Amino acid sequence: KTKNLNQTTHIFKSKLPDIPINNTIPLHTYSFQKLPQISHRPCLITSSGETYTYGDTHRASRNFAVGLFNLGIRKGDVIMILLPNSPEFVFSFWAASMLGAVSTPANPSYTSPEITKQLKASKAKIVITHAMHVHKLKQQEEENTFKVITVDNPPENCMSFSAISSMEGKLPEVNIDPDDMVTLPFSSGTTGLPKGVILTHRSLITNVAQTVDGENPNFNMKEEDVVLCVLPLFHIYALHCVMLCSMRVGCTVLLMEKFEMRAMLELVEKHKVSVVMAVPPLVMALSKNPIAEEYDLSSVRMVMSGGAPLKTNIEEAFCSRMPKAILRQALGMTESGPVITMSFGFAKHPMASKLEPCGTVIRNAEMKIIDPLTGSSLSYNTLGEICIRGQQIMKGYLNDERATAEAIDEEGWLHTGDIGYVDNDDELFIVDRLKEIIKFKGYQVAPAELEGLLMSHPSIEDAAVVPQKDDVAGEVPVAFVVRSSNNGDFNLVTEDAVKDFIAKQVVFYKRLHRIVFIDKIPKSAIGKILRKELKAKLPSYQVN
Ligand code: 4UV
Repeated sequence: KTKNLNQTTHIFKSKLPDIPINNTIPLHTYSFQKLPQISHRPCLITSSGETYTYGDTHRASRNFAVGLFNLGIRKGDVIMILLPNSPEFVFSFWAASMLGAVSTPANPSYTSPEITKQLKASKAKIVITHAMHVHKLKQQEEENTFKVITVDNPPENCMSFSAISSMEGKLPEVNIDPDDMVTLPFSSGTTGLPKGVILTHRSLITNVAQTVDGENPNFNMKEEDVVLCVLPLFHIYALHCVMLCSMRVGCTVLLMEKFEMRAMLELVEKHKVSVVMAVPPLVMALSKNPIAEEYDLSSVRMVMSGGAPLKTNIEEAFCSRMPKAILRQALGMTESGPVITMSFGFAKHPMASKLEPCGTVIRNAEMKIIDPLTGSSLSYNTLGEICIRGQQIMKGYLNDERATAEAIDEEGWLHTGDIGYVDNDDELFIVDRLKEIIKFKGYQVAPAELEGLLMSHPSIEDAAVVPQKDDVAGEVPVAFVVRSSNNGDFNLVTEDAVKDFIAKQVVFYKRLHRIVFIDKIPKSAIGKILRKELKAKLPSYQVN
């Protein structure tokens, strides 16, 4: 076969034709393009039933933008959205975009040190949150102070979201360049600590268009769809695939603050949810949890699994529960804007597709599989590192040229750190991960972050954190620890003490599930932790 080959590089392209993408306008202009036609249609519904039409959503976003402008937010400034899924999350995101400013989304369950790191790195000037999280916000040095806005009753020294949204004024004219940053999620990428990922107006418009635009959209969302938003909007998967794609299409987003099985099923039934964006544990719950039998889920027509590998032996169980729905996968990564591949099973004119692979490379993009040692590109059915190129990928990491150069090569290819192959049907299978990242139910856990914390313990000399397979979460972080030999309380450093030490400092999904004490961490000649050797010491488990 000589499909899609050029002379030296095997490039994989979508079977869907490229489409023209108007990605030189601001993201909010693109996303609200249909506003005049759909302003009366429901855009957001909360779990308690409050509804905001497209007109309401646009107005609330504008009003908040005016308030932020009055508070001194200007083009290029960063605001932190420290909120669960809520209308205010959506308004804040759009307000920043309308000002040419930038939103950096963060998990409201983060501990104070975790929030502080993102605040410092992003230099956010405003934090939007709930009163109960305000105690975790520590002011920075003089030049880096921030103001706090709460969506509920503001505590001392904080302002209220509704008061800021009712300020008088006009939205300023701003000149937005397509390559200006619009959002700054944090991701550890293939190595090291979490870094700010610069996503621009151009990159996000491109990726939304690649997903839902064109005659035959890869993901066939329709205006009448009700899309479940139970995954957190502070992570790129829901931000892109739920919020941005739904709003481009003009469908309704059902916002759930947190996951609770019964509440979720009730809402699906009540609002006749038709599209569900899920991570593997949620797909598992929908397929296997007996309480799902008690509800009418027949309105659901598409379920996407992404964020982590899916065990495909649940297909039968899923199909018996929801015979009319199609379950397929997509592969995304914060740095790639995020969608890399998506199943053709979701297309308007669907093509034959399988559940196990993550789909086919999206349109208007190029994908290659390379030999990680030589860098040469590989053809069909050969394992290698997945690389993606196109206008959707990140501009780079914030203030980190070195990490950017390591992630995106001179020819513009983003190296994902995922290992896989493309089969004869052009579908991509993910087989392994070259990178360090651990995925707990789709959430990122960066080993380097936990290793840094472990090493700050006076009785720990060296440490390495690796993933251990887990039936429920997919993977959990476990640590190999070398106790310090010159410390008097040698015997006091127990497994529980180390676990507690970490648990106090991190959000729940980064907690260590096991500590293995060893004499020495295996390292390469240049001092890199030999993670494969450590993983080999852990109990193995089959993904499928
Ligand atoms: O950076 P990140 O946390 O980003 C994500 C984004 C996921 C998606 C999925 C579908 C979408 O439509 C969308 O908009 C966003 O998870 O983590 C990136 C890494 O997670 C693993 C893989 O190692 C990525 O490099 N991963 C993501 N999706 C899958 C996956 C998958 N379907 N199967 C296996 N691994």
